[in-house]
Amino acid sequence: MGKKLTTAQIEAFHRDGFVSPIDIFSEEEALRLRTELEAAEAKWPEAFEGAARNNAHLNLKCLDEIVHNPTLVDAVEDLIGPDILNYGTVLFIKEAHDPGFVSWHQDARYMGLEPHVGITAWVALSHSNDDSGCMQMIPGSHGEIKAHNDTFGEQNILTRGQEVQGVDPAQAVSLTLRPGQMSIHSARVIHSSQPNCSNDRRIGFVIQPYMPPHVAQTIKRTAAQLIRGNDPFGNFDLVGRPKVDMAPEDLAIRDQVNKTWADILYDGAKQRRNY
Ligand SMILES: O=C(O)CCC(=O)C(=O)O
Repeated sequence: MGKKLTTAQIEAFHRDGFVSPIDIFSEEEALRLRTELEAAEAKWPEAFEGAARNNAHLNLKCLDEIVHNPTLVDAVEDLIGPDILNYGTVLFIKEAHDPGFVSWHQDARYMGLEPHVGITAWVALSHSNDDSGCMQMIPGSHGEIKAHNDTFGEQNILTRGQEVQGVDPAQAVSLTLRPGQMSIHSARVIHSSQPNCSNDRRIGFVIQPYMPPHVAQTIKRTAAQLIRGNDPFGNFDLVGRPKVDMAPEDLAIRDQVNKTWADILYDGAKQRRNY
């Protein structure tokens, strides 16, 4: 038994490359967080779209609260140990009847982080299921990194539209989450998601990755947050937490981090786009 995860959940993560569902917030708490996020989207249109979907936790207290939630971090500690950094976050929002999809991929392919021991927490702020385009995982696929084909597909919401060929969708498992639950997946597991066919937005707040401090960025130095424990390695520039929403000095930090992320994610790519 870990601090949050059961022995069976920890074993499932190591066997399958993911574990789900994990209860973090009540539905009422998740609705409060969603309401605060949507108020920010209404107040600052365009501040969280395109490339600005990245690292909004550096500017919004409701998202910062999720990243540092003690119950969530306990689950992370059960999988990667007591010294924990967070590299960043992505708002994966699919609007109602949004054709956007995510092709089969492994997160570690283009992140530049070595070794691949980071884990992603995918927190649902709305219902995430087959109808709304939940994540699908290929159990046990968290081995070697496969070749990815960069499609830059128009409806593909990954940076490069990168895709692993030859995945058998019949092997896939859907991760159904209610608002306030999360899944955790390995940086190496092959996963995807389909378009949102439902009448509601599908809101995934993705903390990616939590990692132990010996992980290094091999493409370009950038920032991370110390979440728990110590960082004896100094592989990242440690950044603080927002005290108020959208403070100009915090916006400048996020802007710089997002520019560096684009350099990393598009390193060696034939083209760039606005993610
Ligand atoms: O939210 C999605 O549909 C995909 C997210 C994803 O690929 C990830 O969290 O690594």
